[in-house]
Order: sequence, then structure tokens, then C-alpha cells
Amino acid sequence: GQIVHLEDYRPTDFVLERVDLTFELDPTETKVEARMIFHRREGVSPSAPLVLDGDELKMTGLLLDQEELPAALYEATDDTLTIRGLPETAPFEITVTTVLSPETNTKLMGLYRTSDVYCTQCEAEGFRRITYFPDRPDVLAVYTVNIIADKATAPLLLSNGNYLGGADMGDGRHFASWFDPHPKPSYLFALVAGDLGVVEDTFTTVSGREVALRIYVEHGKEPRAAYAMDALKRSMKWDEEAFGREYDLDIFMIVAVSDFNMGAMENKGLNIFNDKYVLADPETATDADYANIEAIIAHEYFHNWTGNRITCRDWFQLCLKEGLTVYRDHEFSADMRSRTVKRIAEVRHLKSEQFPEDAGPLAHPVRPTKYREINNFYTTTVYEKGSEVTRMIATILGRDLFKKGMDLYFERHDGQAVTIEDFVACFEAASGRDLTQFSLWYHQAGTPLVTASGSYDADKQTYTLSLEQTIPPTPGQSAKKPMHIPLRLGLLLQDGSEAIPTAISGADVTADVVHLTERKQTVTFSGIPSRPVPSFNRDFSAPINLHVEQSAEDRALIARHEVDLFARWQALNTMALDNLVKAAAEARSAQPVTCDGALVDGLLAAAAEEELEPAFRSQVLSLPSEADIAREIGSDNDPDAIHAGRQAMLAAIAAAGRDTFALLVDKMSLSGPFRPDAESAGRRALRNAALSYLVYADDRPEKAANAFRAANNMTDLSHALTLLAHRFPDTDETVEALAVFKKRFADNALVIDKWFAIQATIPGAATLDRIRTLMSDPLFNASNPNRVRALVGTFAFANATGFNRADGEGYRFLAHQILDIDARNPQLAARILTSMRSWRSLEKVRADHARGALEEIARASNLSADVSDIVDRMLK
Ligand code: B3K
Ligand code: ZN
Repeated sequence: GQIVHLEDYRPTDFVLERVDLTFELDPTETKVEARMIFHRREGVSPSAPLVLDGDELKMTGLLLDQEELPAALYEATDDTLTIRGLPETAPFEITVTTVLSPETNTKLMGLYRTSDVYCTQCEAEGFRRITYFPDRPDVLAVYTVNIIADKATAPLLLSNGNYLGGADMGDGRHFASWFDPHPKPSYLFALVAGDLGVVEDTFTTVSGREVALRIYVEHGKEPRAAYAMDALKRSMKWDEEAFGREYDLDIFMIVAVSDFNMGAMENKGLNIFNDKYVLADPETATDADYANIEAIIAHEYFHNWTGNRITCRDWFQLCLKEGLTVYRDHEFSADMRSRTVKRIAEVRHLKSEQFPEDAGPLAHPVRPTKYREINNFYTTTVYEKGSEVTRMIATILGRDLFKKGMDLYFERHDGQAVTIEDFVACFEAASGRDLTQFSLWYHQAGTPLVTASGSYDADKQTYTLSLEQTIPPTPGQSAKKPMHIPLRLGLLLQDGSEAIPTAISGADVTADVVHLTERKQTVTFSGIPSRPVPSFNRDFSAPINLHVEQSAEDRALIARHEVDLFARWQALNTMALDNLVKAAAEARSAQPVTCDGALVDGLLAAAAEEELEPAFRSQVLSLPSEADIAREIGSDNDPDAIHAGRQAMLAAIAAAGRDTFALLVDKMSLSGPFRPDAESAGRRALRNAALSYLVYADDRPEKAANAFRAANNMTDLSHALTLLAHRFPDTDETVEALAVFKKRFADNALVIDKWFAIQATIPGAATLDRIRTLMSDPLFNASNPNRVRALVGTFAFANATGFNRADGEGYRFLAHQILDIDARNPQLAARILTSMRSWRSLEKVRADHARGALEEIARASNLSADVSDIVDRMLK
């Protein structure tokens, strides 16, 4: 693929007015007729040809105003159809006929089949695999879709918008027509046809319109869609209340399919979901599954306004819809659950996924300026950092002005395809603030590092903070400008109360937000009666790394007294991380691992603190992951030492807290029927965290095996199985539990994915052989993305010791898998390959093996654009 540059953007020469599509569905010979009405844009040269996009198309007909086009007037290549001699000003109709084979479409882009159901995925550039088309997000048109199919195997025929009607065709086939009155880009087109079960409900909008809600799932799975339906209704209500957004069609449909490249897709009025994010019941779904379903149902629904009604001018603007919509779904979940616990989970995710991306060879700005393969830019930087940037706008402007800016955005740009600049301009207009420097967050990649040191002057009663920001170099960006960093900050006094400064100089401050705007800044707080303990980045107000020398005692003070609960968690987590880094170094040099007493006391005190909600306490007990430790160390990483150091710390905490944990296991047990609400989930999380420590403290598998037998829901069951498999992999108890679990859930794909994933994360070098064995298990299915992600993806992303074997076998295994997957499904292959994005921070022996494996991929012939883009950037 060629490199696309933002600066080359220009509008199309032709305006597309409307589209009529007719599909005659067949597994291997689907006929598509696309009738498109265009006119030449004013000012465009009368000789300019119409150039349409295509991808692996077989064209069987081409008409201009219903007349066959002479061959001299058009040219079709692999990826374009160019038509000349078109009317100067009058509208004209182009009719393209193509023939597709959904059954053999293994890329899962365009029209494909999954479990005998026809379905589509068009974002980003899948529509061009259906017909020749101006396949770009700034071409908005009104669509009519006619679907013809065999009535017996495809009784259900769905597309975007409102149902127009349908009829029997008398030959065993039937048809249905759909009309979507809202102009949309092609990436939001969807079609589904097949035989599915349905769950129905209704929602009455704030203005009193009744909307039909339908969730389609495989027959027999209807009861498992109830939670998704509930989440949908809550999302619709929340968007009315929080953002003033009402739904705009008569019907809203969700279809769950089992073969899908990602989580879900926000097609107008017809969302298509990976069934992993729809189906749930207590027996088969964990609390995390429920939370994900709630978040993703909301996310896709929220796209109806942020993405669909207002869309992106070009794919460089992806964060315009994704960053904003993630922010919206985060706020939704925070309102549905505990805001603090949600924020902790977001920050953990951001640090473990986005920070490494931003620190490695794949780093790119939230709003990139070039790409080779757009599918590779659906990244955690665009999504999660994009959400953090939106959150910072809200922090800087405050709630009311942020809302005013959002309202203006909806009012100004409804029905348009716009840019990040348009978005930011709305907040500038609403607030009168200049956000030019702030906008660097969209343009400069890399996680800013803020270093801070403080000094207290007892005579003057002033406290002075010296702050410095540095933004590390990233690919293509060596020098960076200082950014506007909104840093929420509190000064705690020794009794735990908060100091109220009489004056602050050296920075703009609004409430507790200190606005850092210079490379170096000295901020002085006056009227501080005694040496304060600064608590930085409350609520994680800015997505930065922070280096500040702070004693364990100072951190413990924050952990005990901060009013910002997030900051309390952060203090303990930072303490733990510092200690884990030290433990890794000790383990690497074969010294005994030491565990800081203040940390253990802090953890145990928080764990037992009844004033705090259980979910929060479970977050405190969950130590930074091995990947977090590696990121903190930054270079020359030895995953085995990190693992050994962390295990030793877990054992020390387990030994010190035995009584606390035993008590918690008792206290947090739940009786009565399973409820997936946040509070019950929090109790299960705390109980399981405590149970984990009890199991670490034991050398025998009884406790875990008993927990496995006693479990009456998937959260507890999969947790117990994980404890058994990870801590006692080769015992009879584990072998038996794995067999029982497999047998019990053999016909539930989503649960079997967990069975694979749990085994893929067993620490240690021996797991690679286990993975190989599992790949020949009859339940393994190399063409199902969820299954491949569960086994191969989980191994590469989440098993630091297994994957990063010192002999490099893990990398070579992955290289072969990537090549194998790439031949069928490039998007899936490219995504799994990003698991190697931090390879340069490994110690030399491993790094050399990793490079060798990457080079092996790079050398292979017939690499997809997706994989070659990733591998080239990783080796650069
Ligand atoms: N917009 C889709 C993602 C499409 C990914 C294309 N490779 C789902 C979402 O973010 O809501
Ligand atoms: Zn999205």
C-alpha cells in the first residue's frame, strides 16, 4: 500500500446524491447492483473523470444512465474504476454490477458469512469490497437497500434505517427493502441476512417517540441477550440526559455474530456485534464480561451522534469519533457504577496498553498525519488517549463550558463530515479560551514526563514546586513543544487535612488544577503552615508519566487521607510499583526480594477498611502487572526476573495478610441469586483477590480446587480455574478441573475461549508446548478470530514469561502464526503482531531473537499491507 498524507486531502470532484443497492444473496455468487446518482461539483474541470474505489471486485456490468458504457470510456484496475466523458453539470446515474463470494471472504471485510448468516463490515474501507464506490467518510448519501434471498435459510433481511416493505417472490425467495433517510458515509452501511432469534423491546424517547429495539442472536441464545437490552435502554436514556441526544429512527437493531474482527460496529440503526459483547448469563459470563457488554453497547449506541450524525472528514480524524465516544462511554459507565473504580480501571488500561504504544516504534499522534493501512490506526492511542484528551478539555473548561461546547458541536456540525480543528473550535467559541497550545495533544505523540520537586520555606510559609515537562522523541517527531498539561494537585498537611494556599504564583490555577504550559515552571504556594505532601495528578487529570521523589511515608499519608479516592489508590499503586521494580532487580541479581513494610501495611489497611467500597479495595490488592513493571523499568528488561520478583512480593504480602484475607473471603461471600450489578461484582472481586493471596501462601492446590467446586457463577469459576492452572499447572487437581470445565462448556464458544486463554497465560517456558498441543485440540478453530485471539493473542500479549522465552522460541512461534493468519485475515494478523511493540526494551539476547522473528516476517512473500506496515514500523 501507498502512504496517504493528511495534507493531500481534497474534496471529491463529484457529489453523490443517492444510492440504490440491490443484493441477490448467494453464498458464493451474490449479485450486487449499485445505482448511484452523481453530479459534478461546481468549479471542477468538465474533463475530470469519476474515480471510484474497489478491492478484489469482479465487475459484471457498468451502465451510464441505464446505457452500456463503451469500453473506451472506463478503466477498471485492482483498486479503482475510472470513468470519463461524464456530463458537465447534469446529474447522471452510474450502475455497477458486481459478483461476490461471501462464503470465501475470510478477511471478514465487506460482505461475508458467519455461521450461515450473511453480514457486512465496512469500516474503514470494506464497502469497496462490495461495489465500486467513492469509499471515503466525507461522501454522505441517502441509501435504499433491496435484499433478495432464499426464504428458508434467510428469513431475516436487515439493513440500515427504516423498513419499507417486502414480499414473497414465489420462487422460494423473498425480498425486503430498507430506507435510511440520514445521509451517511459508506463505512456505516450494513446488511444482515439469515435465520436468527430475536429479543424485542421498546424505548420511548424524551420527545415521546416509540423506538422498536431488537437484538438478534443465534436461536436459543435469546435469554443471554437480556442484559445487553437493558444496557441499551440505559444508554439511550443516559444520552438524552447527559448530552441531550435523542435517537432518530423508528428502529434500533443489534445483531450478534460469532466471527468478527473487533468488538462491534456502529452501522446506522443496525449495529453488528462480536457476540462476546452481547451474550451473558451468570453461568457463562464474568463480571468483567458484563461490564464490557454495558460499555460497548453504550459506545456503539453513542456513535449514533458522535460518528454517524457528525462523522469524520477523512480517516486522519478517526479520534474525532472514537476518542470522543470512548470518553462518552467512560462517563456512562462511571454513572452506572462507581466513578472512582471506573477511573482506576481506565487508568490501568491506559497505562498498560497506550503508554507502551506511545513509548515504542508504533507511537503516533492521536490525530496522525500519514498512514499506510488505516486499519492499523484503530489503536489505543486514537481511542483511549483520544478520550483522555477530550477529558482534559472538560477539565480545563469545567463542566458547564464543556457542555456548552458539546452543544455547539452538535448544533454546528450535524449532518457534516468534520475535523478535529472543527471540534476544538467549538470549545474555543463556547469558552473564549485559546486552545492552540492544548491542541498539541492531538499532534504530538509520546507520553509527557513531568518531573517535580518541592521545597518548603518555614519562615515564609511558602511551598515551591519546580516542575519540568519533557516529551520523548517518537517516530517522525524528534523535537517537541511544551504542552498545556492540566495537573490536578492537592497539598496535604501531616494531619491529613488539605492546605488552602492564600496565594499561588507561577502558573494559572483553577480550583485544584495547575495549568502547566512551560517546559520549566516554578509554582509557589503561600500561606502553607507546615511542610505539605503534594498529591499529584488527582483523578489522573493528565495522561502523563510523573517522576517525583516521595518517601513511602508521604505516599502512605496520601493513601490514608486524600479526599480524591483515585489518588489514594494511585499512591498505593505507585508505592507497589517502586517496590516491584526493586524486587525485579533483586531477583535478577539473585538476591533475596525485600518487601517494604509501609507498603504491606498500606495495602492491608486499605483492604480491611470497611468505609471503602469492596471494588476499590480489590483494586488496591491487585498489584501492577508484569507488563507495568517492564514499562516502568523501560529498558534491558528480563521478564523472568520481573516475574520472580513479583511472585516473591505476592508471597510476602500473602504471608503478612493471611488473617485479613481469610476474614475477607468470609465476609465478602454472597448469598442468594447471582446479580451482575457493580456492588455485587465488587464483593466478588475483593473476595477473589483475597482468595488469590491465600492460594499464593499455600503450596497445595486444595483451596483453589475447593473454590472451583464451590463456584456457582462464571466469575468465581474462571477465577478458581486460573488460580489452579497458574499456580499448580501440572497437578491432578488442575488437570481434572480443566477437563471438567471443558466438558461442561464444550458447546459454548465464548466460555471455551476462556478455557484457552487461561491456559495461554500459565507462566513459564513450558507453556509454549502447551499452546502447540492446544492448537491441535478439536475445539481450536484457526478461522474464528475470537478463538485465535484467545489462544495465540493472549499468549503473546499477556504471558510475559511464556512468550518472551530466553531462547526466542516464543517469537518464532508467533512469526509462523502471523504468516499463517495473514493469509486468511490480515487485520487479525496485524493486530496480534502488535504484541511485539515493546521488543526493543527487552534485554539483548531476547531483543535479538525478537528482531530475528520480525525480520523473518518482513522477508516473507505475499505479506498483506496490514502486516507489512506493522512489521516495517517495528523494525525501523
Ligand atoms: N468503529 C468500529 C471499529 C472499526 C474498526 C475497523 N478496522 C467500532 C468502534 O470503535 O465503535
Ligand atoms: Zn467506536
